[in-house]
Amino acid sequence: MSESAVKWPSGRGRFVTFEGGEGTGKSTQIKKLADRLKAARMRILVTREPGGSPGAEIMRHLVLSGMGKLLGPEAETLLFAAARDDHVRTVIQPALNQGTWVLCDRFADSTRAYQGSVGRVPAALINAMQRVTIGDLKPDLTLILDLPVEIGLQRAAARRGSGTPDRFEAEKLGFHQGLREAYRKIAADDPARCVLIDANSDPDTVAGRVWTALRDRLLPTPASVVSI
Ligand code: Z5A
Repeated sequence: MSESAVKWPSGRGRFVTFEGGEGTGKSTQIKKLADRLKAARMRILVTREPGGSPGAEIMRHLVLSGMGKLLGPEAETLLFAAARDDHVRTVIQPALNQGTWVLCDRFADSTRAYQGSVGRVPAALINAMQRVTIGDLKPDLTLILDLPVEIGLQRAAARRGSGTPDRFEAEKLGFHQGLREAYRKIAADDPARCVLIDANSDPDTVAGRVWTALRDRLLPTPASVVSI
């Protein structure tokens, strides 16, 4: 089915999040999907976490510099929550209300995986912060890019070149293996929202898998598709 054959849903925009460990290709795939949707004349907003709004970008600088780690896992989690609160209120929710589709590079599952499963911040604290920051906003679709950890870290290192690894890239292999498991569990626990994407192929092949998942989950049933 080509994009031009699709009768795009109207009304509120759809909220699509990309998740996964280091170097799994989230940014690459978001760009490819956004280009494809824009070519089909969809209104698309690409954004990211932490960050995506002026206030949240300040928090991004704090956490990726390693400053948040000095404060301890709970306080670092609060920094991510503060960033998300600003991002949701000032960017994501207004865009969805206007009918724009929002593609977000990481969202609340990153907090569950990084701070919750691997960082051992209690689920009760994460749940409480989530109630405050995102309320009942839930992604319509979450694409979790899955890749052997060694390959993801190699890709991230190749992209970085001689630059210094950031606060999370610098963690040990066990940390990243734990993350992969955490994401696989998130996908298994919420199959109505999440699709696990095999990211261990060339970018265009992975993009094909992403497109299939989006088409199957978010585009109208064949009966409502206009044929060309
Ligand atoms: N974090 C958190 O702890 N809690 C939270 O609540 C939130 C975030 C929201 C943000 O980092 C950090 O914050 C993140 C988690 C934490 N940890 N770290 N680091 P970031 O935004 O700076 O980076 P990232 O989100 O982790 O992105 P990434 O993993 O570094 O990259 P990616 O977006 O997944 O991959 P990419 O940039 O698209 O590709 C990486 C390289 O691989 C690049 O050179 C590509 O050209 C190449 N690539 C991509 N796809 C392929 C394929 N298919 N084959 C070969 N090569 C490829």
